[in-house]
Amino acid sequence: ALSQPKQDLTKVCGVMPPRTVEGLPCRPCNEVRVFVINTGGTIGMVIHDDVLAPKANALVQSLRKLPILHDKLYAQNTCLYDYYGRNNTLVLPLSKANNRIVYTILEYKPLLDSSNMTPDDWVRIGKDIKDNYESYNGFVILHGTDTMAYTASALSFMCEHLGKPVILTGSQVPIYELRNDGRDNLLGALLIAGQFVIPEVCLYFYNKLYRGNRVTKVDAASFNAFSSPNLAPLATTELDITINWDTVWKPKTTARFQVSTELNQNVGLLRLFPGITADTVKAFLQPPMEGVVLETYGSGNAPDNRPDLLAELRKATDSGIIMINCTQCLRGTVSASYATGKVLMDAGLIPGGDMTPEAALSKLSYVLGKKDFDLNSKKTMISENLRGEMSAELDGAKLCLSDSRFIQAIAQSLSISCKEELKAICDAVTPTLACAAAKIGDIQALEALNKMGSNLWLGDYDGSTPLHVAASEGHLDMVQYLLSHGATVYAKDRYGDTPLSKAVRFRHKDVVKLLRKTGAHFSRDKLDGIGTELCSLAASGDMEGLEIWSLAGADLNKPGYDGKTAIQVVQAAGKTEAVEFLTQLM
Ligand code: ASN
Repeated sequence: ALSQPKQDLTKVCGVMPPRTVEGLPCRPCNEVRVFVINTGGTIGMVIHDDVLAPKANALVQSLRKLPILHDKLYAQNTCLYDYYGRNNTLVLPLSKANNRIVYTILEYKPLLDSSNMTPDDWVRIGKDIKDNYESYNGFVILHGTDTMAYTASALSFMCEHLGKPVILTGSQVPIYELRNDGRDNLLGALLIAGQFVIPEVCLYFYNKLYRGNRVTKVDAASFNAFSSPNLAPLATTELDITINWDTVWKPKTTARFQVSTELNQNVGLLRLFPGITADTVKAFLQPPMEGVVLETYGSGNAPDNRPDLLAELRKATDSGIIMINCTQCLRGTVSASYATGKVLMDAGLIPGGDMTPEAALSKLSYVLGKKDFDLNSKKTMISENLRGEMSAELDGAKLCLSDSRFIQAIAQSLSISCKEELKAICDAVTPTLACAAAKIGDIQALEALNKMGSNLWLGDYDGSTPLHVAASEGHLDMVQYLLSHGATVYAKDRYGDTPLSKAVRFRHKDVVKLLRKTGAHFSRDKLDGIGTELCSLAASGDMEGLEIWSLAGADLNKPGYDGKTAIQVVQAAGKTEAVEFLTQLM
């Protein structure tokens, strides 16, 4: 007879007991998890002595009372928990896509008005994202709006090889007020963080998702407080949530996620103004200054009739201070089209393209924090586009997939002429073509599709991406190619399978290793409940299966339903070689 399970499985897996609606069984829903860090800001502030200030615990308490942000009934019927036993776990009502977004809130002590925040707070947020990275699908950072653009920019650089969404949001009016923007902002951020693999640090405000290092606060009084002047939003939430996948930044890496917490604080912003004295500039550039963003006029211009000023700048760059030239204009880029711009290049400043001053400042802080890099490597890094913070210069017009003869021929035979229909055909056909190329390991075909501007990370009608297919087939080169061209290891197909689960199912060890190196992982629920599957592999002597699971991150010591581990199963069967093999794996 089977012995009693050691744990209450509903608790371990977050499984909801079957419920019915008007006698019909519910469609199974998919629980996704979002980690929310509440740093403070107006969203959770209350009025005290006639001024707004943060108040501990107030936000969670009021969220629990808001039906659009917490489904009490679902919470009662299930055992909401988080992996560390924190009880600040809430759940949204079912989303349109049939997902349950379960979110756990970590509240900082003290909560801060964002005007009080410093780079130490960015480091703290970065570390908390890192510590919780594998347990959640996405992250939402509640933050005051005043310095949100700085924090978003800094986190975008600190988060290296990010594969999951990190979304900053907040509000202009506290969430308890009758009319407020906090509810919509939080709801939108949670829905996106839980349901879309947008591997970027983003900022969500007033129905728009922006790249975090492209935004600036432009309005102190409007709900529409932020602008991303040089890059269109990554997503809009209107009737539908529409993701602009062409704009989303792809990590293009096989490296694992990490957070760089070494920030150099000897950096500053200096804004030119007519009549600025050389002494002011000189004073600003004194040690310990190591990096400066010079905010210049128009397309990156400064007076070319001020040798005293230019000499101070030259002296500074000669002494090893890295200076970036950014425009004071809200929109547009720095270029060397004027004599007044060229003088700054001659003085050793690095053109900052269309970077915002917030992004340029935090990029300096991040790059100058890299202790192992020499000055030249740091300067090269500053001029490179690291996280989509500046627009790449166009290297000739890209061939567009809808120009391809193949797509044209399909369009003609279907008598299609309008642009929208042509785009719809491209969107429908290209993921399937890319999956077909991935199946036969044809990298050249994928390269051709990529050059034509098609997205190699999009899924077909079943949500299966070329990476799922290549992982199923065990095409290691193809997996490598796809990962270095923007494919994400976190993509899920219609059945919830990731490329890693495919590689495990079809037992491709090298692919499993590469995907794990890139940061792929099974959910905690899956790994916590893996013991019984491991024991059944052990019982049938399937050492290869156990090895694959061990490579995929499973703990071979996890007990099965009866409390026995895989190794105890093979020991009991007297299989000495198998015992030795498993011992080596552990
Ligand atoms: N002063 C507030 C802050 O930045 C402003 C806000 O959140 N709307 O914390």
